[in-house]
Amino acid sequence: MQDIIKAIEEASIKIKDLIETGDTGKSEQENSTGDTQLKLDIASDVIIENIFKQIPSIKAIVSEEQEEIVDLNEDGEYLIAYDPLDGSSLVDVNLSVGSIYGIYKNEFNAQNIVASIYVVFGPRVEMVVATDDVKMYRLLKGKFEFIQNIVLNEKGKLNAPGSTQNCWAPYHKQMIDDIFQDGYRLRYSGGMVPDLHQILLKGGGLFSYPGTTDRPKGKLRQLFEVFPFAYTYEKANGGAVDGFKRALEVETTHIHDTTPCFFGSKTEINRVLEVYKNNG
Ligand code: P6P
Repeated sequence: MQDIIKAIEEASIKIKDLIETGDTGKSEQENSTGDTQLKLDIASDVIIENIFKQIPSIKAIVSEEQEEIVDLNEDGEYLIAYDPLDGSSLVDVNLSVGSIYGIYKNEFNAQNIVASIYVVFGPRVEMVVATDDVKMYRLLKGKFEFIQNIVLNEKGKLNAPGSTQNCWAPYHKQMIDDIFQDGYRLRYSGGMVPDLHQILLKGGGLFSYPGTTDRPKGKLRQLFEVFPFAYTYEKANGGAVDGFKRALEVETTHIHDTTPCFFGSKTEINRVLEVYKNNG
């Protein structure tokens, strides 16, 4: 695993430079989920894939920016699904973005995730590694230095209510309104990585991206967005659900599948489960 962490550190330093200097224009392509690919998306993906190709322990990779699985080493131990630059369109307005990595064994599915890593590119570059616990590192003078462990409080203060207005569940909006009535503060940038990083570092709360009327299975991708953060939140003493069950019990049928998702402290996650169960 250390070889993978080092590879992600090397890729992140290159991606940081790319963000600062790269062309944020649109490419001529769309990815598998129909998102228009920015040149930054493709360039970040190339950086990561070229570095992963040098790591013998990686058997295969799945990228948000590529349709198919890429086989690397037949005898490799790990499978990695990644989003090379999530929220890349936010670079144009100088908001934080991030890379997300789900590390699996045997199969690309929730039951086989063994670690997750994400990197936030903001005023500072920070990497969060979830294995048995959750550790945060910061890029300082060209090296990633350990900063702290991350543990969520039982109950938080922040609320990041993605796609609430378009949710298919009529009771969802009232649930979110009630949470705000309880004094939670709105924190939503439209970037999954910084939004979830903030909740982790500020003691907890709730991030929602439910199913919508046009996308009842949600927008966020299982293998390289939802499952890695679900793993991170559970290891940080929080939780992650699809509204009715643990996100890490969601079945994957295609490598680009999406799922509704909620991440947060235990109190907020239990509230989501209760509201969806009583009304669903
Ligand atoms: P919306 C970015 O495009 C992204 O995939 C996630 O980073 C973010 O949480 C979500 O979409 C934002 O979606 O519908 O609020 O713009």
